[in-house]
Amino acid sequence: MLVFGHEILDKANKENYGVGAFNFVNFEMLNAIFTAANIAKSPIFVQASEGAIKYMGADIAVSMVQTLSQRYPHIPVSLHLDHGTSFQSCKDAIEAGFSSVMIDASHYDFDKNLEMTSQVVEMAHARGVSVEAELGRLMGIEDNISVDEKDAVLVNPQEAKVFVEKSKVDFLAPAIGTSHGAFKFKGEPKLDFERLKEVKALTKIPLVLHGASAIPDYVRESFIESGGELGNSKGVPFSFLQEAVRGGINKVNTDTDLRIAFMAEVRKVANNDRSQFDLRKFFAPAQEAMVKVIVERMELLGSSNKI
Ligand code: PGH
Ligand code: CA
Ligand code: ZN
Repeated sequence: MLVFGHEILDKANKENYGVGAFNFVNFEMLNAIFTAANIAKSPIFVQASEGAIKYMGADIAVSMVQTLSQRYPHIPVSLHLDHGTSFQSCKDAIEAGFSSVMIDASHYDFDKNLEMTSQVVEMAHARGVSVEAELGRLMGIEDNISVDEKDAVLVNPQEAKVFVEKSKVDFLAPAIGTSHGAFKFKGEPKLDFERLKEVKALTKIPLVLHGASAIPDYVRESFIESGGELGNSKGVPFSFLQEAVRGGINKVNTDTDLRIAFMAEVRKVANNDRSQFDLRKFFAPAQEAMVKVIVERMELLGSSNKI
């Protein structure tokens, strides 16, 4: 059933587990996410970026989610705008049928971020829709980073408290050292869990981890075995994801893992059967690989068997 974002995350916050927020750009990815949620008996966020919406068409994205949520009425699902860049973008998504939106104004100064977020909150809450905002910058931190540099990049817990109180935002993404994509850490993986716990203690609302792909070894190996290249890619270790959930993370944004798992299978079929041009022969195993990754992630985050 399609529900507002807070209906999923308030429960996760109360019961201390994480819900995967999985990105999709087409029917196959979306179908794999629902299939996994059905197997794991887990609530889900399915999310589309502005680029993904442009690619699919907002109307198509919404209809696909509505149709799949009718097929699986027992699965609570929220359709979320990932990294909305403007008031208009959030409003368009809500009018198209999204039940949760992110306004990402974290690259502006605090006051401008607060102002933009507050405007979106007022508009969205009038329609029951939940809002996520971000504080700090998403980038990797290293062992030798100075305290000053860290403070310049990562979330400031006192600011987070004021931001949440004033904006009335529903969920907050605090920057604690993750980044998007397949190359998250130069050296050893490192996240600022102490800062995360401070933010949670001061705000108490559901928190969101962006850049949460783990790039499990078997996914990485499968991509490389297919002929893909991943350089010295590094994801967030499973143990870190669990510690993040213990520290108050309730929404875990995951895109890169799905793309890598999916495309490894597509390339394998392309390599192994060079005369193949039936799309289903590529996309069926690609979906299966995605389902495996997602079911495993739901178990790790604690959202399986929560419906
Ligand atoms: C993400 C996804 N989407 O908003 O934060 O991050 O690149 O780690 O999957 P990944
Ligand atoms: Ca941002
Ligand atoms: Zn993100």
